[in-house]
Amino acid sequence: MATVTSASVAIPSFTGLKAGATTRVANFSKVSASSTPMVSVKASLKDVGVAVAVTAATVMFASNAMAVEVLLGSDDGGLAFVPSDFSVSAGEKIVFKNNAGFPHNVVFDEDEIPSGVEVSKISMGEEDYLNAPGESYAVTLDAKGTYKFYCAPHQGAGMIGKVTVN
Ligand SMILES: [Cu+2]
Repeated sequence: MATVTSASVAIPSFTGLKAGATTRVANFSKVSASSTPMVSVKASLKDVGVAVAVTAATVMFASNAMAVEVLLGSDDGGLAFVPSDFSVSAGEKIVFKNNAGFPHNVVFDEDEIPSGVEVSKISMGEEDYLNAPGESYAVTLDAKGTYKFYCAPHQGAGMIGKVTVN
């Protein structure tokens, strides 16, 4: 009797964990649609299951620690990037995260980025929006220099920003 009980408990918790991990990966792939490493994480998840799911969560936590976070919308509802002028190291991840006043997006100005950088590889589309609370867009800039960006819906309201890559 005891064995049957513990087995029936184990199955739902396994399913729950797996579902949670799958959701996380789905969210993350939305963050950077062009990121090839994510494809391999997804494939591994299917093959190995929960053990890999836990590893993936750990890796995400570690990479978040090295990321610069920029809030989309200030806490008092202002239409702004917070911070709006900042510096990162080349290759450092920048995570733009919905905070208030969304929808927002992050569009790099093709005339205000270092020459040789292809704007389509770093920018969201003018019509792509982050709609939900906490939804985010991550980008990594490798070329040193100054980049200017804006939020398409709120550019007129002054939602513009600048990042310097050192
Ligand atoms: Cu905005």
